[in-house]
Amino acid sequence: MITKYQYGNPIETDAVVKDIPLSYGKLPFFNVTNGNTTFSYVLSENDIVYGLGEQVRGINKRGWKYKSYNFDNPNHQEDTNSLYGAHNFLLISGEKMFGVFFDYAGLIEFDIGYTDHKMLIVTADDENMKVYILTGETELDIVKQFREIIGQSYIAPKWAFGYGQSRWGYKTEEDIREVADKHEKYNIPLDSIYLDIDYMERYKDFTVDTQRFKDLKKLQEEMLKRGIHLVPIIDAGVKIEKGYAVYEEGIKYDYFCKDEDGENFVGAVWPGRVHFPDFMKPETRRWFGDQYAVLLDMGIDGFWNDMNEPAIFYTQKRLESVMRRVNELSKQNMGIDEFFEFKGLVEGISNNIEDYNTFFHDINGKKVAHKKVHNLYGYQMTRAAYEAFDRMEKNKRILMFSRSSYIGAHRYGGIWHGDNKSWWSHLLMNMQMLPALNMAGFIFSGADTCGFGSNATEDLVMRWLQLSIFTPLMRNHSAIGTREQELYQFQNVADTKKIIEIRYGLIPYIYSEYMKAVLNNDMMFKPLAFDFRDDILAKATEDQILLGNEVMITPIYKQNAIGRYVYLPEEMMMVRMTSLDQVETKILSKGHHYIQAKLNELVFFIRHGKKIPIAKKAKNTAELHTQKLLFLGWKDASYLYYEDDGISRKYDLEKNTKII
Ligand code: MIG
Repeated sequence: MITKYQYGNPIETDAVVKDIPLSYGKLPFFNVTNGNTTFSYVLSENDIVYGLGEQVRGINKRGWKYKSYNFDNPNHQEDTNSLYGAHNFLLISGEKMFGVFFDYAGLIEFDIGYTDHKMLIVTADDENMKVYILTGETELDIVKQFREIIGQSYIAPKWAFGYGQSRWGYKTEEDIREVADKHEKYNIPLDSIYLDIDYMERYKDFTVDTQRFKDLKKLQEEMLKRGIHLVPIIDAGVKIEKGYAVYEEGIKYDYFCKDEDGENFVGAVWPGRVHFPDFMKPETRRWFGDQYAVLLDMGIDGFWNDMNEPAIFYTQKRLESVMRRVNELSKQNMGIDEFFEFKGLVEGISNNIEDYNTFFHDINGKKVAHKKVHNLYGYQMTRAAYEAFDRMEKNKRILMFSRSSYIGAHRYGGIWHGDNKSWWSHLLMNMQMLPALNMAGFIFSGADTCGFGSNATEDLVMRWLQLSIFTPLMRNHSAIGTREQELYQFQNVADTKKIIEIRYGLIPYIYSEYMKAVLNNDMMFKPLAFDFRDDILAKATEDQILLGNEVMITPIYKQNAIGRYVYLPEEMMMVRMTSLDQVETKILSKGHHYIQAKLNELVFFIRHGKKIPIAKKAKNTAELHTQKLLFLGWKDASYLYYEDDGISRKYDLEKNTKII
């Protein structure tokens, strides 16, 4: 059951698409205080709090304070409290069980047993919001109800489930060709190569630097012949430059955000000084979305939207005032206090939260401070793109995923987890985030596999791939200046490439589970406790998750480990693979086991009485043989298999599903 409550006069977020009548009674479970901005709930000793989508820390969110205020934050650490998305959906399970969604586009904090272990305290910046309370039989039942009211998740093309190679640092057409060549040379399957900001002419959206990419259309054609899709990046800010068509049109038709004085707001990002499109305006969305045609017309069929929190390196105004003050300070004898003032000023220039108070949107003719709708910005940018694809490519799926998001954005694209690092702890965090993202509707997702920042080591690469082979998006992406981490940069390509081959073998299953999760408002990844509800050890398991109803994933996330402890909530079949055709299985009893696994050994589990389909080796998704599937699992088991052409937008669950 779902009930809806409203406080003040909220701005429409379009997160919920089902009509739910307003309840006028008292909000259940919570005590509402401070002018309807603070919501507190008394937690019982063993209550677990799930949710919050893209956030740091574990599956059980209890014991920390989180913030929804989308943030370009390359430090995803234990003491971080906000990342790029705002997914204000929580599920409390224990003494009582309910879900709650705070549909609120501004800054909102979730103190989940941080100040007081017994208290869940949610505090918003103002009272204008909608709150939804969901009750149901099971955790999954509540999630499904929630997913139903927020609308069907975005569906990616099947080729996007292939392996993708990316690096911020591919600068030329030759760089791209080299990536394709090397994958071919080492026989590493590949479906996509990503273009980061360097393909653009001085970082201007919807332009191509023809010095470095002589003919992008031709390159795309050449790549497609080799089974590879090029996926260019699009950033949120539009470069201020006379004569640049996107800028000129934006000015002419008044599509940009305004500052306090009603002038077009000036921030700076990669292109230098930019204006930010006012994505809250439908006209702006339509116009910006139409721009993707430049690339679609070249045959490009995938994009990633970046910097759309929006990230701001500096604002014109802050930069000027910091410069002024630094100038003053430089004329004095610098004492230690002045030194720290100077240091603080300079460090505070980028992504300064106060800058979000200095620009404005036009929402139905009303001037609205950005901070009130901050968390919607990336969402509305992605919506702009998706709605344009809908107009331009009626029956073709276009790959789209975004860095920043809000619940609602899941209908228009997937997300990636942003700038993680090549750290073992981030491998674990990658896995822990997956169920929470599914709860919020984000099914097409994945982290930068092997880590974005920092230097990857070969063992980390191996172990991380052993997790990523299960996530819908499987993209190896790294930052400029870090150690190159294409698989062929390491000694043991023979082994890493086998992991990628296993991924392709698993695609029929992964894709089927993905599609069923989307079409049934189900979760592709679940905490163990969602299916083993009375098992207290399952409830406490933070480093294993379920995939569909068949698989349990148990990645190794520690360096030099020779294996790991695994908890089996029931008798299961252990699968050990070193390649697609070197497979060993063994039935293990319920309980704890120490499982040894060499670096090149992938270990996962098939649940009691289940099986999964496996395809033969393939070079790319186009060459996958889904007609001749093999099976892995229990004899006499059956599997509900979904299959479609992977590209058109006809998704007939009944017609496309069969028991095999
Ligand atoms: O300021 O485009 O998260 O994936 O490689 C960094 C360069 C901007 C951030 C993205 C990352 C991308 C990078 N971008």
